[in-house]
Order: sequence, then structure tokens, then C-alpha cells
Amino acid sequence: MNYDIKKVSSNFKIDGNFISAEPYGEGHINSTFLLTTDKKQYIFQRINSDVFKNPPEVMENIILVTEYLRNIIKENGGDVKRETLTVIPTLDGASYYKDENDNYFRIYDFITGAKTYQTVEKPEDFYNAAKSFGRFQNMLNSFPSEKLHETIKNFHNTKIRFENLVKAAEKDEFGRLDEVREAYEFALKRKDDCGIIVDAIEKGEIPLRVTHNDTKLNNIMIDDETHEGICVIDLDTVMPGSLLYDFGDSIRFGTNPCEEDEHDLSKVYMDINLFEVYLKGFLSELKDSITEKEVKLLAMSAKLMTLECGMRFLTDYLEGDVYFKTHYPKQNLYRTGTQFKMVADMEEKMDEMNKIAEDIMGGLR
Ligand code: ADP
Ligand code: GN1
Ligand code: MG
Repeated sequence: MNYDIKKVSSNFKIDGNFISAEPYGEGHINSTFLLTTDKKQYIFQRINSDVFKNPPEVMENIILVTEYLRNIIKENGGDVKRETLTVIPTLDGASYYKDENDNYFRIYDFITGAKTYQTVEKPEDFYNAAKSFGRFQNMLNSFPSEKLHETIKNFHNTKIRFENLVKAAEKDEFGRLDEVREAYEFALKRKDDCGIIVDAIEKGEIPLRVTHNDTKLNNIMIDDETHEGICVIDLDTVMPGSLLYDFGDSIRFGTNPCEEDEHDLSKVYMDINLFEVYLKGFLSELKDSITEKEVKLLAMSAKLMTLECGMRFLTDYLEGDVYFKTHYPKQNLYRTGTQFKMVADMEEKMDEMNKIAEDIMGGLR
């Protein structure tokens, strides 16, 4: 770590005197710390500029989106301090600080009385998360999408994710292909699936909307008392996308009863009850805007987002673990294993999943 958090934070308009900064949370991308002063707590982050090539554009998006949300929350009589992120400005009034080593930093108000979860502990929490992600999408319905920068190009282009995996395997820079052959072949067999959403967007069969694009359970703060999904966080990838990306990614992460890097794959499966619970919450918010075609692709999107994420973990393993944070040597390989086990299980349950989606939507029409 080539930065001193106390020194960096002195460039921001924070309340009180610095006491400590401790690593915080389980995000895979940014470096996150809980910053404590003698008055308040904050979230201090070093933005990962290997992943986000243009951090100022990321911050521009976040300011636009949070200001937009703040107005809606105010109109609805909500609590703007807890229901969206608050960016703490620098002494110069900027949304980020860049140091002499080209590190980019930002500070958020710490949202109190709520936390994020790594796995679903209570189905109600998952239902509430679904409602919040649905509401988030609704609130951004009329947001002028042309104002948003594409913070990561082709983020959910599953076809390109597939091509990247093949390139990494062909290069096999770290000599890991033999070890991952089975997983690699699993992905190769599903090449034709990769175009299902991307092609539907290209053909104009499903709409582009402003979406979150990273809707896993630990990107939503659940209130400790009411268990409502109080605030959608991690807004780095808010950009034009498909509602199916947001739905599918929540199912990928939340319906797996285990951690994302579970070693014992016999414990990993897609909990279809949780699929139903999430779908009910999500559609209760989006029933009026979701299209017929999107409804037909809901179940498939869960599989595709899981396949895509598995391919990304596998690509990163083949490329020497440079993208996702890892805490031990084969973590990306274990993550790949859980994703592909989930994909296989979803394939077996696909008819049932589709029927659940049709039934829930039927009841709401
Ligand atoms: P990453 O992009 O690395 O996933 P996140 O922005 O999601 O980083 O932050 C990592 C974790 O830090 C979150 O999962 C959450 O637990 C916590 N966190 C982030 N922002 C806040 C906030 N404003 N208040 C409280 N906790 C937060
Ligand atoms: C990353 O940043 P975080 O941990 O919320 C990743 C997502 C993956 C997810 C897998 C910007 O999310 O796309 O689905 O890990 N974010 C980025 O857990 O790549
Ligand atoms: Mg996150």
C-alpha cells in the first residue's frame, strides 16, 4: 500500500480528527476501509484504476446518479442520508482526490444501522433486496442515459467474455490450462448460449435501460431493524444495460446457499425457493415496465449471468489473478467451480424456473 490514509483523508471535508482506518467489507474490486474520526465514521476507498480506466468518469456518473436519486427520495419523503450514497467532497469541492502516485480516492458517508450480507440468512431479506433493486431500476427509468459514461466497456457482453476466456486459454501464460481443462470445456460447450441476451439487445427485441450491473447481495444495505433494503451501493457500474443483467446477477449470487468460493461443490446448488422469493419482490416493482420478451428470458438470464461470471473468474485465473482480489492462490478457481455448478443446476431446473416466472407474472397482470 503506497498511501497513507490519514494523510489522504486530510484532503477531504470530513468531520472530526482521524482516529483509525481498518480494511472493510468483501468487495472484489476497490480497496475499502472503515475510516473513524472522533466524530463520525466514513467509507474510504481507493478506486481500482486497473479495472476502472477512467476514475473521474466513474465519479461523474456517481454524482449524477446520486443527485438524481436524492431528489426522488426527498420527494417521496425518504431519508436522503441513508437511502443513497453521499459523496464527501475534497477541500477543493471535487468528488475524488488523486495523489502523486496516481491513486484515486473517494470518501462516502458511512450508512449506519444497516449491513450487507454474503449469503441469504432470511428469505425476507432477499425479497426486500429484490424490491430495492427493482425500485432502484424504477427510479432511474427516466434518467438521461446519454449522460452516463460507460465505465467498463462491454461489461456484460457475454460473447466478448467468452472470447476473452478463449484468448486467455490459448495464451496460457501461466501454464494453468491443464489444471482447469474440465472447467474450460464446460464453458466451451455453452458458447452458443452466450449471445442470447446480447443478440436480443442488438436486434432491438429487449430494451436498454439504466441498470446497476452488479446487483449482488453485498451491494445492498439491509436495515438492522426493519430488514428493508435501505440503500443500493457500489454504483461504479451504473450504465446502460439490460434489466436481465440485474436480475440474473442477483440470482447468481443470492440463491447459492454457500460462499462464492465454497470448496465443497456438493453443497452448492441454486435454491429454487429463493429464486421464487426474489422474483416476487423484483416483479412486484417492475411488473408495469418489464416486457413479455424480458419475462421469457428471466430464468435464462440467471444462468447466463452465472456462466459469464464463472468465465470471468476462470479467465482471471488463467491470466494470473490480476482482476479480482484474491486472498489465497486458487481462489478464482474455486469461484469458477461454484459458478459452473450453479449453471449446471440451473440447466436442470430451467423448465421449473420458467414456469415460476410465468406464474408470478400471470398473477400480477
Ligand atoms: P467493491 O466495488 O470493491 O465491491 P463496494 O463499494 O461494494 O466495493 O464496498 C465494499 C463493501 O463496503 C460493501 O459490500 C459494504 O459492505 C461496504 N460499504 C460500501 N459503501 C458503504 C457505505 N456508504 N456505508 C456502509 N458500508 C459501505
Ligand atoms: C465484482 O465489486 P464487487 O465485488 O461488488 C465485479 C462483478 C462480479 C462480482 C463477482 C466491477 O463485484 O462484476 O460479478 O465481483 N465487479 C466489477 O462477485 O468487475
Ligand atoms: Mg461491491
